[in-house]
Amino acid sequence: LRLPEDPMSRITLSRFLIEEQRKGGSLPPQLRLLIETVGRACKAISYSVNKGALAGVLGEAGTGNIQGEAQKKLDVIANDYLLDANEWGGSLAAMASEEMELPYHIPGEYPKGDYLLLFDPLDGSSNIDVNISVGTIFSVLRCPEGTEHASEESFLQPGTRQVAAGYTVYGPQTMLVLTWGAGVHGFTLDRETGSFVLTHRDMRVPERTGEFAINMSNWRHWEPPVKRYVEEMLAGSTGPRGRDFNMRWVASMVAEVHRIITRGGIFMYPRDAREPEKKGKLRLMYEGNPMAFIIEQAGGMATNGRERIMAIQPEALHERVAVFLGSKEEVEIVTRYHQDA
Ligand code: AHM
Ligand code: MG
Repeated sequence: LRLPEDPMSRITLSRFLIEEQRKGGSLPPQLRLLIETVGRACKAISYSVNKGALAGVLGEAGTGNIQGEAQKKLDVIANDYLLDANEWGGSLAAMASEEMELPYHIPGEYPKGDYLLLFDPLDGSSNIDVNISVGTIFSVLRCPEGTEHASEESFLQPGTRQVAAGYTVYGPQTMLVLTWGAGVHGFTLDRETGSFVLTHRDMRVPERTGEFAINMSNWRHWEPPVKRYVEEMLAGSTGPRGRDFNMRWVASMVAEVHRIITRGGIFMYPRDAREPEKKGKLRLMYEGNPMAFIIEQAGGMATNGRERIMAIQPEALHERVAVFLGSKEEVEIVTRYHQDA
């Protein structure tokens, strides 16, 4: 075991971003500042998540969000931290969140910038009270040119237009995983120095995998191509796939994606016959798109079963999407089954 040497020689998130910015290309200063600010908010969220009952932050907030879901105290706290950290920096025209029906406008006393920030402040919040990993997901778009006041319309851009995306997983370690279109890089929070430190440069999703993630209890509600695909995996080495598969389901998409980017796998949240009009459970703009951007940048693939998630033209801020993402070989198979059906 080799321990990291002098802490001052480590590459912190700030240093990494400044050095990347100097190289030119896709990381202008305003975007770099915005990413750092999101990182700072995630640190504050991480400390609250870690304190749990000691800080009195577990349990229900007693309110509901626009999706009709009960909010946890930490959903509300994480949302406030992200708004407070990002409203004054001058990089943003507006923000949107899973926890807010309408876009949040930058208060008049602060300068406005060129970007739009979208987030799911605390994804997987059913896991908070049971001390299982949760995470923050975010996506950055450019505000359309000539927009006086950013509106819901301004946000409705396909995922291919994202200029950055990332997630922070609050697990045994707190890790920030980022892309701005030049690969995917992971930073671990050092609690002693309070810095995110580069620990995973150029993360890649293995192309081949023997592991899948899906909530099996919804089997009866799935569409035939999903049933076929999962059935064939369950059949193991004597079935059509000719090998055995293992299954994991954390019920925190961030933890799931982090596992997949680390050791491969496929994550699925298909469309569901219970609420067919909804096109899926997960939200396109602040769950599907940022995760798809990260996975694609890491060499994986992300579709809604029929088309590339990032190619979908959104029609509403809180629109849902079916999600199949991860190792290329597997996402290709399940997407082909949808196309064949
Ligand atoms: P949330 O944004 O309300 O936390 O819901 C999203 C989460 C994902 O992280 C996870 O993949 C999924 O919901 C789990 O759903 P289920 O409880 O149906 O298995
Ligand atoms: Mg969520």
